[in-house]
Amino acid sequence: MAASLRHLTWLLHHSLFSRLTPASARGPPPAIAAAMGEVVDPFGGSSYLLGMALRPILSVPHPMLKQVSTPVEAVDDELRALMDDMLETMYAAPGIGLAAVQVGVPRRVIVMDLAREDEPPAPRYFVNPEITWASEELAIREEGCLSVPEIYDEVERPAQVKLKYLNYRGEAVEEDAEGLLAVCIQHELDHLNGVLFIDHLSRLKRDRAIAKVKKAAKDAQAA
Ligand code: K1U
Ligand code: ZN
Repeated sequence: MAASLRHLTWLLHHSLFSRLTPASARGPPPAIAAAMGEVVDPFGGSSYLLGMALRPILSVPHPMLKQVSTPVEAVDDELRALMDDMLETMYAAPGIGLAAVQVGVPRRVIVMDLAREDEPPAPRYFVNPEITWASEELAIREEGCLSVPEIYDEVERPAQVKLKYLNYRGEAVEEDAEGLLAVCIQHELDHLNGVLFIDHLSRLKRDRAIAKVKKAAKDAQAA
């Protein structure tokens, strides 16, 4: 049985090398890292123990990232295989969330893991997620996006939300979210509706971000 990259890394860190290894050099900005301490995982998944494949992540300005994703009809083995691949892709990136459309599959599916580096993996799966209530209170948090690499900026969103979704087993779940979970689920739901976090920024910042990602992609191709 193959373990995921993140699971193996976690085991390694917490056996021989935990005292020698510095905090991840590719970790999130401090604001996101601090927020990752607030999360409790109510649904311990198991897919990270199964065979999975990495999928390429689309970057801006790919047109599919503007597409509205379609609802999933059934949580079956084919969908679970997609979610397994998405989770592995997210861990490898590395990131804390991923929407199916970011790997070129415009279906309403999200994976997430908000566990800290010193905690065991806590994979989570959201199929057909919907926000059923959002607080009037707003919160500003720094966000990043695997489809807009190396760009981080502050976004204002409702501080608390209630959501409903189907989990990995296809069971209906209702949940309250605040802190990083609220931020991440709203960011990922935006993806399902063809919206990127940079769409919440000024036009100038958005255009600069896209230009920077395009240049980095061009430079990487030339190298
Ligand atoms: O949807 C995505 O593109 C993933 C994105 C999720 C997200 C991050 C921050 C706020 C809202 C949503 C990311 O995972 S960006 C990368 C990141 O945050 C991270 C990178 C390394 C370690 C831990 C986190
Ligand atoms: Zn994103």
